Amino acid sequence: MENKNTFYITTPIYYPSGNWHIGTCYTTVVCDAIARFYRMTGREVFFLTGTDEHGQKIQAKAKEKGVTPKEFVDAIVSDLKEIWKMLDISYDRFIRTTDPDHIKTVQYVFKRLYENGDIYKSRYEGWYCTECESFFTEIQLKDGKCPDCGREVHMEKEESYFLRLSKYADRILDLYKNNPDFLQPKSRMNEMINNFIKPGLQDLCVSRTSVKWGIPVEFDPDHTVYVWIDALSNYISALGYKNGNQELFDKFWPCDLHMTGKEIIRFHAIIWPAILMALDLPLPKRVYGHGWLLIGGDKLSKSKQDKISTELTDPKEIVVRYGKDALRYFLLREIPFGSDGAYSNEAFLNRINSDLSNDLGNLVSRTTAMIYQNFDGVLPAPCQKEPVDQELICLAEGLLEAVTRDIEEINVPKALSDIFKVVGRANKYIDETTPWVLAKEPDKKGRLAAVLYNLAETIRICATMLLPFIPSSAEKILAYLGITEKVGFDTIKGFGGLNSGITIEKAQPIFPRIDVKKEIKEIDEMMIKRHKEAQKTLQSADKNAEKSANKPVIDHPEEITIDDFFKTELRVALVTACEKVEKSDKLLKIQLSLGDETRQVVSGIAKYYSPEELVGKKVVLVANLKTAKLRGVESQGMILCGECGDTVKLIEPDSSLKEGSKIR
Ligand code: ME8
Repeated sequence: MENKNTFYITTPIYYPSGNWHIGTCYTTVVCDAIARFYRMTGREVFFLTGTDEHGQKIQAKAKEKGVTPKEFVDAIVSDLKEIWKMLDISYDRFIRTTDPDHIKTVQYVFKRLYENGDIYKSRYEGWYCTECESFFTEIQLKDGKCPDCGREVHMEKEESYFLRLSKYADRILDLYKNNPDFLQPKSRMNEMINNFIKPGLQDLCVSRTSVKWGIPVEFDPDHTVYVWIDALSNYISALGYKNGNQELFDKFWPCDLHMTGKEIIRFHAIIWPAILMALDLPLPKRVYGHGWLLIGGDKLSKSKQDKISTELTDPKEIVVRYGKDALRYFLLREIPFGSDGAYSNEAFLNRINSDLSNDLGNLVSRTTAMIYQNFDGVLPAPCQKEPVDQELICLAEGLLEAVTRDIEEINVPKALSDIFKVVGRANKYIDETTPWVLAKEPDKKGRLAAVLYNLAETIRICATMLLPFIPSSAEKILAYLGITEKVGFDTIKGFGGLNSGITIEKAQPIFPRIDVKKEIKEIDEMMIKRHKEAQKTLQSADKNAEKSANKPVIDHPEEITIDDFFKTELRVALVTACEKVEKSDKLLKIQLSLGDETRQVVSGIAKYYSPEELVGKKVVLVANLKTAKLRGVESQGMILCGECGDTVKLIEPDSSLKEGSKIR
């Protein structure tokens, strides 16, 4: 099965949340660099990415917007594809779980597992996290909340099909034992063993009857295939497995590298191997769980986007302001591989300035300018060698081997740091050889020629090595050296490949230097202005909502007595159901339980909480407020929130307080 001439690499398929930020670009940019790298080694590469489009959340969001789920996701998916285009992502296929060939594979997989007894029908009762679309057992919960995202969970019961995961626990442990490289970084393997396998693998719910937006189970169409069998199968459906033409599958499977974020490693390192074992298919060679890009300490999960921050997080905006390779370079270089890394405007701008503008940009402009001035733009032959040349030549000659090792270890930042070591050495070589001094002495022309040749050849090797990482800038650099055709790593297998006598063009600044202080000030002002405008729009909408409820808008509360305060009846209430108020962006219709009584409240918090997030939460209710109508919907009270910068947060009572408890 092992075939050294091919390389199959995948990203996870993205939920079409629509909130695309630089964190979501991370996995794909890393995979793109690795895919490009292996293509340049001469291997035939298949690089897969795509979108994970089914499930309850999409169904609910589409309903809110009054469109079909497919219409809803189409727009978001085309936006994601545009981002990938702007970032030069060279995928070979963009799979959508709504693609007919994918659907065919998933139906086959489900049926085959059912027929083999790996899937059985039963009833499910479990804690469900709407955000993660996952069920959990009591012991898996963390402080009563979702162990993956920390949100509230609620009890759900329904007839479901189950995957017999428990049956595969020993084989998965053997897989880890016999293939220590299967799951990386190594720490993730211990996490899987200690947190999931040792406590006992639970069978997994793999169908739903309550969610219609999904792939129907062929032999029981009341059920739809529930997210993970659908999503994970994309890795084989994209290659044509059991859906028509299996040529790609035969060529590329098993996968060389599944790259995923650390939060979904469990699905790739336990559930996916179990499904493949059940299908009797070879297992992927490697699964890598990378860390997160943190912005202000956050993963930038979808619901936290409205937090006040002046950091730029929109990939399109960053690409337009600073160029695609600036963002690619930052993502690839700054985040220690396997760990979390932080984004800030300052870290980003400093990194671009120091590495790309100063080190690389200066090396290219100084070298090409000196060839232009001293040799009329014609690359001279390296006639007079000196010992000082050797260190640079050795480093440049060893670069391909060093970077190949780094990429094989999936250490992308190290690969870039190795390339920039040579760039740095070349800049030092300029200081050591002082070509501007040599240029003033006619008898040193031969030595000057050698220095400039060595520099140009080093630049060629570095730029070739940079092609997978910052393709468009590396191509520009090579073009200054007269190289315009597509090149592979075979062109840099020794020092001296650049032909003397060729015309060298004087380079324009590839990464103009940024005045970081001035730039940060400008971004801060721009972002604050944006937040203020957004706030204004919100406030005027809230005021309108309040007016329509005939409530006076109180700007400056007057003093009240304790008796006045006790006129307010505050009680603990449990959110049992919630939905958006039709035709309103701000209002949520919330059903509350007070133990022996229920209430319906309309609240203007739709911008801060999704309906799914609220279900299961305990809140504080002003229980004796006069009934009002907001957008024609009756509201029997008000729930209390606290202001938090630009956003609001619910006041959540201690979980031991029972529904209906009085607050005083
Ligand atoms: O999990 N930093 O999709 P997804 C780094 N559909 N990576 C980040 C990130 C951040 N701040 N935010 C998101 C899913 N990602 C499933 C996958 S695969 C069979 C199904 C990464 O859209 C995240 O870690 O939530 C993951 O690798 C990818 O974006 C897609 O996440």
